[in-house]
Amino acid sequence: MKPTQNKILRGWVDEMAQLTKPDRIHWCDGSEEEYSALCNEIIASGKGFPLNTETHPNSLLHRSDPTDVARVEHLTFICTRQREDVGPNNNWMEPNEGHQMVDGLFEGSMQGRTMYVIPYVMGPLASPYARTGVEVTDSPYVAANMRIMTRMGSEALARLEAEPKVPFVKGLHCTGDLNPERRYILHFPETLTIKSIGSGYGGNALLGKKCHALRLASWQARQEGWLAEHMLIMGVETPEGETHYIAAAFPSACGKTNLAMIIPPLSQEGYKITTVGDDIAWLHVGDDGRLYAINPEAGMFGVAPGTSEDTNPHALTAVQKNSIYTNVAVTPDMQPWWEGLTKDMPENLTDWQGRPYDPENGKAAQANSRFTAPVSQLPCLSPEFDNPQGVPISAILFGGRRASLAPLVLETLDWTHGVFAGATVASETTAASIGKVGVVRRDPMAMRPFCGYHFGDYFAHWLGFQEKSDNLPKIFHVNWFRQNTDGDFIWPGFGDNVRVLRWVLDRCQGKGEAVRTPIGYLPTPGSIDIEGLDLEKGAMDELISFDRDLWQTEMDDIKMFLAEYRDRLPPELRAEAERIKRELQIA
Ligand code: OXD
Ligand code: MN
Repeated sequence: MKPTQNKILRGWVDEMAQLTKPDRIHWCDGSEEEYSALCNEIIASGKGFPLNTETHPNSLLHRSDPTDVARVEHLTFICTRQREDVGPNNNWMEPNEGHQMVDGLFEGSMQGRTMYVIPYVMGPLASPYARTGVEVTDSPYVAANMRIMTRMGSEALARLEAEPKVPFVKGLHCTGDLNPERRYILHFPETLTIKSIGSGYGGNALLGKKCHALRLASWQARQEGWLAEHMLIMGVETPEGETHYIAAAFPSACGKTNLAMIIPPLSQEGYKITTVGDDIAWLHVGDDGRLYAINPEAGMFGVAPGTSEDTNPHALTAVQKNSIYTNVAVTPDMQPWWEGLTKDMPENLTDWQGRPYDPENGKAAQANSRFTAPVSQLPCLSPEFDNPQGVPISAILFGGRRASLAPLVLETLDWTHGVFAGATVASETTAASIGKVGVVRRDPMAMRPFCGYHFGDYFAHWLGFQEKSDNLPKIFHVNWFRQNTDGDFIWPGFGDNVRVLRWVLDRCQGKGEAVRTPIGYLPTPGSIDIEGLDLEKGAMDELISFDRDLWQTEMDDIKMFLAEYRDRLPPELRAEAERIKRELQIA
């Protein structure tokens, strides 16, 4: 491919090449041939292995460095002129200092290697809401993943050339020596720049995903009056043939990919789920005042462990071909395997680090092992996936993993209470990020690792949508993870979650029975269809009730958490915590 007509792009790529000194520069065109060549490069590097061509055609296994298996929040920085702009929710670095520090590491870092130039579009190619970016990287694994995860190549370059004055996101990535001491993911929202070095793992290296579509996009969204969110987008088709769309935010590895593509059980005849997105949503207010969502991505980067025919058959179909598996185990005939895929573990597995499987070494597949697959391979892909205008959202769901406290579902009382419920989401941590698993942490709107600016300003931005429209979606809070005293999950989850979605949509249409409580509208007994479910006696009553003492304590904890945002915290949120506490005391 000839270098581009876009002078700004050409100048920037030249500059990056002068800094990193690659032996070759390859401009990605996104073709099949190029994808095969990239896969061959990965295999030649010794880190990639072709999978069984009969069971998993055109697919490969990639093993990342064992010290490089998850996002690294402590090494992720937002670099802005004013420190206060990033808030206590981000690590901060002064932009000049940031550039200087990493440029020292980038200096000559691509010597002997190829620099891949990856033009990409986040969002449907024809969408006014889509945004362009260019990632340069020395990693064929990153280039191959970006081809699955984004609209990448000639068509993206054509858009960059058609709008030469529109700013695009500039992402520089280099694998470096993978030494965690020299690993940094820096974001410069004021200049739409990303510099990432020292990690070849997904979220740290595929810069279109978390770095662009969430951290930088959230910054742009605030300036321009839209929202960039860590949300799935799903369609719920009713027996009457109508489709209603729901956007839902849950912290990483809490089942967004699974919920986005559930198959309703037989008892829920006539209901069907279609998937627009499983991780990120960009939301705009439409002319009719409704919120419209596009999925900026074109692929899934899903957590493999726990994915099975029972939990997510559609995802399994999608990953059967043209997919990349990262850090899973393999069978002797090179089929991918992970804990939860089958009931029995196959014999003679090779573990994620390439060793004969030995339980002494831990799990066969790494806890955060992933598959990368095109969404176009999903049997449940929404026909609206590529709609340039997006889909109208009827309901927003927030939730996390809470063993106790939060009921199965509640409807918030109004937009302010909804923003409060989102801002105070808490969840037990998972393996998607480095750190302790199972600790409860607050994760506002599931954006804690991804909001590129001060959470106080972010909450105010959310609250401000009330002024933009009186036709906004209703906001709900859900919790699929309530446990009984034996530690078992009370609610079956998965396909049966459609029962809860039905109640949610009923409420959006002014139907569905509910009772007003201090913490929101709770379903009345019988208003959620549990026909055919094998629930323990009293389980449903427990799921739709709440403990006043626990909620009092929760409000005290929330007040302390909100205080971290000091004078940038919108007073409405503190007032909401006080309202709930007051009502809990009276009732
Ligand atoms: C992801 C994450 O990879 O949230 O989607 O960690
Ligand atoms: Mn995610």
